[in-house]
Formats: sequence, C-alpha cells, structure tokens
Amino acid sequence: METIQTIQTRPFTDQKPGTSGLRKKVRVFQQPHYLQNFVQSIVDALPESGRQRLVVGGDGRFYNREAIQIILEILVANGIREVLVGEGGILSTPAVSNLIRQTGADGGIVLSASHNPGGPDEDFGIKFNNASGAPAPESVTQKIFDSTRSIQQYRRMPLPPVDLSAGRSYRFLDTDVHVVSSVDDYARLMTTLFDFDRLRDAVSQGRVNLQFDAMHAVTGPYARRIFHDMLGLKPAFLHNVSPSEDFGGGHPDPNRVHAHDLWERMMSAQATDLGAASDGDGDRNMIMGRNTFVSPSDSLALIAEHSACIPQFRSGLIGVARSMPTSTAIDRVAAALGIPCYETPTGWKFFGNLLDAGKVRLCGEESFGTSGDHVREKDGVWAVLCWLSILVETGLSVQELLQRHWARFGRSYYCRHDYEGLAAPAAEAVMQGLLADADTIARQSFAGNAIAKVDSFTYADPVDGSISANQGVRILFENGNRIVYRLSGTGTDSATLRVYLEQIEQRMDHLQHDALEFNRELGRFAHQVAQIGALTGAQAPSVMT
Ligand code: G16
Repeated sequence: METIQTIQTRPFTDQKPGTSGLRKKVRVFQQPHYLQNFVQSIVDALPESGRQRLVVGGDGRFYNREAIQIILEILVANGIREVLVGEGGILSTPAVSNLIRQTGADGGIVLSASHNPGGPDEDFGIKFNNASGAPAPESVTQKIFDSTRSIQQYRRMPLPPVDLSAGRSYRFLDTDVHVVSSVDDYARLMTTLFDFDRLRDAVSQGRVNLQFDAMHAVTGPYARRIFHDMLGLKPAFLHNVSPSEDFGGGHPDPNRVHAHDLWERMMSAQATDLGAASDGDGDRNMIMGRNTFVSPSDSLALIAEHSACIPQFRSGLIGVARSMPTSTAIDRVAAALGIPCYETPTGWKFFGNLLDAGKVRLCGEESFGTSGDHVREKDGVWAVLCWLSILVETGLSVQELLQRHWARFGRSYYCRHDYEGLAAPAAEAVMQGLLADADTIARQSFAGNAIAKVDSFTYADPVDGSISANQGVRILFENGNRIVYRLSGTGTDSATLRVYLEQIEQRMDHLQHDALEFNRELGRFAHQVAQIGALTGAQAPSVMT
C-alpha cells in the first residue's frame, strides 16, 4: 500500500497569476515540481473549512490529462474530501463555474490557456475559482503567489492512472473522486434560462438559421447536445465540433483572423441568420449576422437593450458592468433603462463581487466575453442562446438590430490595436512614459477634440472596498471619445501592448463606416503620443481588430 509522500521542492519565481491564472508554455509546466508547487500553493491558500469539495476540469488541450493525474494525487494527499472531475478531464470554464455552484463546492481548478494554441510547444494554464464559481479575487491569487515564493515541500499520494470515464467513482484514502458528465448540468442550467420550446420551433423548422464553429475546442460536446440534440439544428451547421489536444492545429480564438472559415461563410451566400464561434475553453464568443460582424462591445449593449427577449432577465436587469477598455455602448443602454453601469478593470474576476452582491446581472468585455448572473465566468454558448432568443423574439436580422441600435444610441466605433512580441521593459516604458507626459499629452487635441484628462485607472470595488491601481492609462476626450493603453496579462512569453480606440458617432449619416478605417487616424495619434515607435521599435500594430 502506497503512502503519502512529502516531496522536497524549491520555489519558482515566475508563478504570479496574470489576468486569468497562471499561463505558460507546456514545457514550463512539465518541469519537475512546477505544476505540483502551484497546486500545493492553491491548497495552502484554502481555509481548513474550504477543503470539502473541489471541481477539476479543463479544455482538453495537450497536457490536460497528465495535469489532472498530478492534481488528483496532490488533492488526495492533502485530504480534500471530495473531488468532481469532468468526463475525460473535460469541462468548459463556464461549466466548471456552474458545477461549483450547483454542488456547493468550495471551489474549482480550471485547466486552460483559453484562446491560446495547444500542443507540446504551445500553451497551458491553471487557475482557481472560488465557492461562488468566480475566478479567485486578487486577495486569493496574491496568497497563492506568496506561497509559491516560499514553498519548500508538497504532498502527493501516488495513484494508479485514474480512468476518467463518466460515472466512475473512486475512494483514495479519505477522498472520494467522482467523474461527472461534462455537459449534463450545464445543459440543464440553460433550459432554466431560455425558452427552449420556442427556440426549438424556430431552429428545427429553419425559421432562424444558426451555424456554430467550436474551433476543435471544448464547446464541441456542448454544441452537439444543445444546438443539435435539444434545438434540432442540422449537423451540417455545426463546424469543428470534435475537440482535439491541439485544436486541429489551429488557434482557438473566435475572431476574424482565427475563425476565418466561419467569417468567410457568413460573408458569402452560405451565411445563416446567426453565425457564432467559441474559444478553447468555451467562455468567449464571436457573434455574426449575414455579412455582419457584431463587435463584442456592441453585442453586450444589444443583449442589454433586448434583455426582455431573454427569460433569465425578464425579472429585470438591475445593473450591468463592463471592463474599462470595453466600449461605452452599454453605458448608454443602461442610462436609457435607468440602471447603473459599473466600470471594472480587465479580468472577469472583477465582476464576481458585483454579481454576488446582486448589483449586476449582465457583464461583458471587449475581449469577446459576455455572461449573466447564472455563473461567475463568461459563457460562449450562453451568449449564442441570448442572440438566438433575440432573433426569434424580435423577428429582426442581426444587421437590422445593429442599425436600429446605432440610430437610437449612437455608434461607438471601436477597435483594438495590439503590439505583440515586445520586450517587457520597452512595453513598460510606454506605460510609464504616458504617465510621465500626462500633462503635455492633455494639452493636445485630435481632430479638433480636446482632451479632458489623462489618467491611470484605479478601481475601488464597491462591495469590499478593495483598491486595484494601475489598470490601464486612459486618454479621455471632452466629447467622450477614448484611447486606452494596457499591457496584456494573458501572454506566455513576450509582452503585448493593447491600444483600445473608441469614437462615438451620433450623426445618422455617419453610422455605416468600417470601424477599422474610422479609427485609423486616431490609432496613429495614439501611436505617436505614446512614442510607441521610439520606445519599442514597433512602427505599427501587429494586429488590428
Ligand atoms: C482573460 C480574462 C478576461 C480578460 C482577458 C484579457 O480572458 O478571463 O476577463 O478580458 O483575459 O486578456 P488580456 O489581459 O490579454 O488583455 P481569457 O478568455 O483568456 O480567459
């Protein structure tokens, strides 16, 4: 009989969680003790009373299964009473959040590097979600990080390879391990939020046509169950629904570049009323109509505007929230609805307190994330069901919905310019330089529009009062236009500088421009005032979306 081993280790200095947990190259995670140190640090951050039940699952990328075996050995050795693992180790990020909430678990461990590619030379990630199903707040991630900096040993119980077929249960020492369906609980939750009878009528009879691209990632099984089995969508409208460890060699990021096939189909005669894609771990979404792309910020605003079409929200939205760089389109809808709109730093974890306190019911981010108060993560499949509900209830096309929205609320022309592959010190220098030159920049103007102020965004959480400083530099124009600069917190090697551009247009005859084109000059201005070329050597953004 094996016994619990205490393994001597040494701290790694690079285990500080970023925007969404710890993300590194697979080879970094494969170093002896690397993953083990981090998992033991998560356990050490849990209070004694928080060690009863944990959920574990991931997006199925390369190293998912090996990581789950390692995690189980550590959780058993640390006496966690019960562990629920997704079938085959698979659970989408919103499904983990849901399982934590449905089972009253103390938290969960999510294995994913989201939209980053997978494979032996690609990315892996791990994060901890708390008992409400939300990504751990900074107070907890800091505790985990502190522990990784001082850890000297971890505990493991050697286990035979654990078969993760659904329905299997095991007892290892004091720990019960149950392998649960990846999809059942999540699909059940969706039926409580949407009118599946009405959606099925529309979809199965082809009155509203949908196509969905799972990008060979985790949402494949969810899409098959919900869109095909439950709503009667023909299999030909489901693309890339077989998950693979390397996402079919692709980049599971639902945007124009990486969901290119869907994009092309939606811009051609093969278009359907609604086209959608989701990312590696199923929390992001991209929404399209015939010949139409809906920017994530507009998607959020339109879901709020038409929330009465969504049974989940029929009792009232109460409040909404967006991350600071996300466009202000939703602010205008919230004002019209007479509800508050909160502005948080980037990172879904910042919505957790607002949702738990019942201050908001709908949240979203420019980074292709939207969700409601049913879980504490963004939720890709859910966002598609929202849009489907809006199309079914209004009888309008995606394009008509957008046009009406812009005519009523004005249009936020919104773009993001990414400067990838920068040396970290150079990227930092841009951020520091902006603050150092804030007064000089504030005296400039763009296209006749004066700058009201240049500042660094600080968030005071209205629920627990915690302060998060340095969450991005803003150039705020007097007419409401904005430029926002921040450094990405999800990369695994070099630094990425993100520049977010927003220009609000109310004139009816100026609502139909191409957003990239519309913001091109503002992008040049943003590049120049921040001295990006001089400080980083980058003469232009590498990606513009
Ligand atoms: C993660 C967070 C999101 C956040 C995004 C920003 O997304 O969950 O809340 O908006 O990162 O990424 P960056 O720091 O690179 O701008 P995901 O889908 O990668 O988990």
